[in-house]
Amino acid sequence: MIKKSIVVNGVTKTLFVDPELDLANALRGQLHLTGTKIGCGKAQCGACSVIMNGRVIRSCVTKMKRVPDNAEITTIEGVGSQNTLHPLQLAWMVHGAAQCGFCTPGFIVSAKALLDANVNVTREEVRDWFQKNRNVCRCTGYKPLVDAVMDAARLMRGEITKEDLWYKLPEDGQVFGTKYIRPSALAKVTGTWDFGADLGLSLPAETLHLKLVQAKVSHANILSIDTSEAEKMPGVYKVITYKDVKGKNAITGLITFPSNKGDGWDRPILNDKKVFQFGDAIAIVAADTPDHARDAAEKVKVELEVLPAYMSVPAAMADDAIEIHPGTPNVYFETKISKGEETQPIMEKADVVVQDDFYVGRQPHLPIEPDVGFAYFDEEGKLIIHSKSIGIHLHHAMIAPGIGVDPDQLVLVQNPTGGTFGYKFSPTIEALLGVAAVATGKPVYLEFNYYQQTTYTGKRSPFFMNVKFGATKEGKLLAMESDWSVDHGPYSEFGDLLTMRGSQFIGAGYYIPNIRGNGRTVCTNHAWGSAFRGYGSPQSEFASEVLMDELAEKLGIDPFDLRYKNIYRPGDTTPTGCQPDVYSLEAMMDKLRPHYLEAKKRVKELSTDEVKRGVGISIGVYGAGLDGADTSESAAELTADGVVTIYNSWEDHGQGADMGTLGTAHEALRPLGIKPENIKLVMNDTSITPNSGVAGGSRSQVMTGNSTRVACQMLVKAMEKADGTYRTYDEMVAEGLSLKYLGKWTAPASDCSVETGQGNPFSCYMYAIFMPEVEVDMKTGKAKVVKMTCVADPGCIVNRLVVDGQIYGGIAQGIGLALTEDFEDLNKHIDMYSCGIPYPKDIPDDFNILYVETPRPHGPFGASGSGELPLTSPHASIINAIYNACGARITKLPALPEKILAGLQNK
Ligand code: MCN
Ligand code: FES
Ligand code: FES
Repeated sequence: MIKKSIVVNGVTKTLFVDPELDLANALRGQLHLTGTKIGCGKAQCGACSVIMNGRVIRSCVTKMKRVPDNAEITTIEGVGSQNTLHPLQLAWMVHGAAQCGFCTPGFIVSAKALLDANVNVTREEVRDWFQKNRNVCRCTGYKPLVDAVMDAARLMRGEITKEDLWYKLPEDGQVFGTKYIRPSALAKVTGTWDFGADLGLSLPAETLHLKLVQAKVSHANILSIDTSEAEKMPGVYKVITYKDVKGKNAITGLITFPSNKGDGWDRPILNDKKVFQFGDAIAIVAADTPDHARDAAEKVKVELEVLPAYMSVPAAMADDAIEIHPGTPNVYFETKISKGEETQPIMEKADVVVQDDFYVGRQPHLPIEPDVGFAYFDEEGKLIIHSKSIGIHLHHAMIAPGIGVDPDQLVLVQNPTGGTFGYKFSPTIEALLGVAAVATGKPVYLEFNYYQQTTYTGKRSPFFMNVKFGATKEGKLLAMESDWSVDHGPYSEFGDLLTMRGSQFIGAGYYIPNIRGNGRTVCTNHAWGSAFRGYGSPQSEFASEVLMDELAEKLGIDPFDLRYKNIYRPGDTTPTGCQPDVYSLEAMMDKLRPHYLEAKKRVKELSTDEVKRGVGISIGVYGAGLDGADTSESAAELTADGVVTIYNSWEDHGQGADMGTLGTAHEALRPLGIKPENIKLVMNDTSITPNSGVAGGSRSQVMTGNSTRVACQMLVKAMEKADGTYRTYDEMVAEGLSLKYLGKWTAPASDCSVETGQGNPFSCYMYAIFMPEVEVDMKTGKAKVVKMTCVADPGCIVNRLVVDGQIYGGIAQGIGLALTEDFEDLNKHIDMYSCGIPYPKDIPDDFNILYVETPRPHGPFGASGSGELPLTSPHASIINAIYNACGARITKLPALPEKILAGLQNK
């Protein structure tokens, strides 16, 4: 223990600390300055940035023994608070620069040190600064952050006033379609938006800290688990194994299709008989401190019989592969697509045929906030679980039987969440928390470190694909054949649904009259497949969008013109044989054409022998909704005169569920003349908010937007008097009229057939065209995206800041998917950096987003979705641009420099 005096935000504080403790944990745990966040914990992300004696440091790796006595430290709390916002905080709000907000304090603190030293910065200097200080954001694509710093600097130089900068409601008071600032922005920029680990510090002293005993091999039989030594370790309250689980000890994957050969109960909460993947949880140690729990976890002895590990589709499908789940074949679900006529005779007669193999791999989600949650029993004896769940009602159904609690006695609450990008479509630690709370009867807290986040949470499921196009010599597509195998890891949850995406999105965007194809879901021992933004479309569309370029080359047609010939036009049908919601691709391509022609000229001019430039194109299409008759519920209540409270379970990853709800509700309530500040939001707690379904499949703006609209319109109708004016709260009460209305909306859509892939699965689609300009260093093979133009049609835009932010951030993830991101090698891909997360200078500052807002017949006030649109196919456009630059054709991602060099050699 050492005594250390430091001056934090101008106040002298004396701490008595372990010299090995890091400053981040000292600030958070001992001084309750929770605005400083811990993400990677190893100097890779900058979430923990503070200013110490004038320099930005990463406090997660700064030991207290190295902090100088009387060091002057500035944390986000010292930058500015609610009533004294720093220009950076103001500008961050105005630019929508805090999406999930987890990186926000670190970035603002870092930017403050920059502007304190030089208020006349250039954009490139800001980018260099963030790069140098390793500030990473997974949500925003960095551009809005640089915009915010530039405006803050302008404000600090006196060139603009706060009033100039601040958002103003238009005169008609309309919020819908504007850049209204999201309700959570103020808390996010001041570091007062409490994430799970911050809330964890408010739990009572009796709370038990949990650590997991995890498998270090990928496939094994468990012979015995010996907890006796661990139980004797200091501070240990209980070591929990499968024997302590009251329920079925499994998470149900809720099989979607009856032809699935599994039963959906393949994922244990605590593994009993077998290890199915690296990181599987075999026991939980509950102790008085995290350190005690960690030390004891190391003493649990697990005897294993190691089995051959099947780490990819070909390995798991080999003739001699044993069944990973005994009794269920490794290929446990198969589906077909059959549209129009048999394709083989058409291919034989087609003027041109192209065919290729494609692979999109196990992209890691890499949110900056690692997984975290806690559980306790409330005064009525109900089990309450708080986590990053983006599907609180779905997860409730998936985990209640496994834990062994009556569904009525279980409540799920979503904590403010630092990004998920889909990994939280699957329950992760919820059931572990539930089991531990039941086994101990105490409040319990579990947080992952970044190693666990990387190695144990689900990943994008790799697709192995072969696709063939047959076309006329004029470039009209006649037929497509497709074959795809989905590596879903060992757990089946939603694997069948994902496999259907191959039928729905290989070839999407183009009218292809005749299609035949086969897809299958394969159980392997690599990371389990969880949803990842785009969910099957980035895999499917990678194949068809790169093959379109191969076809263009064979035909000698420009890739733009080939696409223009084949996009959906009125009357055309999608691969699933239905008409899409709107036909906007032609207008979008018309909008892009002049930019494309300029880009073609520019890349030619700027290309040198050393660094070649190229331009690429891809079309991105995705459905906004879950397949078929997807449903959502929301409620609206008049809670005081002039105040309406909205209740829904629109979980927030960081995308802006608060803003979506407010923007939609305000539009529906406008007849009342209500101000946006008089709409209160109550969200994401199964005990008080209706079942709005998951915040996945970019469904929420359409589904929960519609149910919110319906609830609000019911309330408005009830308040309306015969003369067209509206009743006050008191008048409603006096007349005995109901104050609260439950709105429900079901999508007019139908499931696709497993046998033919035909159906009308989505009521709304979203469309994009991506056009990057890429440079390739011919010596190193390194590719870099230097400019990105995107035409997007998300329907009528509810909030422009939010949708811009979705597009920047999603494209940044597409750049990562194309060039650097992977989770394959369990020894190598263990943190953000090694998994290839893009840093600020990996993402271009030159972004041009062009909108075509085609009103959607079924969208609330014409809106479709936006969340996954920017990650449908940007990576395909980058790969096409690399080919255009240098002639290296990459078909298996990521396009690492060595692959591009090999591609150049093979030319
Ligand atoms: N929106 C809008 N106007 C439209 C369409 C959408 O203003 N015409 C807004 C919505 O109000 C919402 C956002 O755009 O705030 C996304 O809406 P939607 O497409 O309906 O998607 P969801 O709200 O269901 O969000 C989920 C989606 C998915 S599936 C993933 S994965 C994802 C994503 O959004 N993960 C994200 N965006 C993310 N953004 C951040 N910052 N972090 C994540 O983890
Ligand atoms: Fe400290 Fe990532 S750099 S938490
Ligand atoms: Fe930067 Fe979410 S806003 S990580």
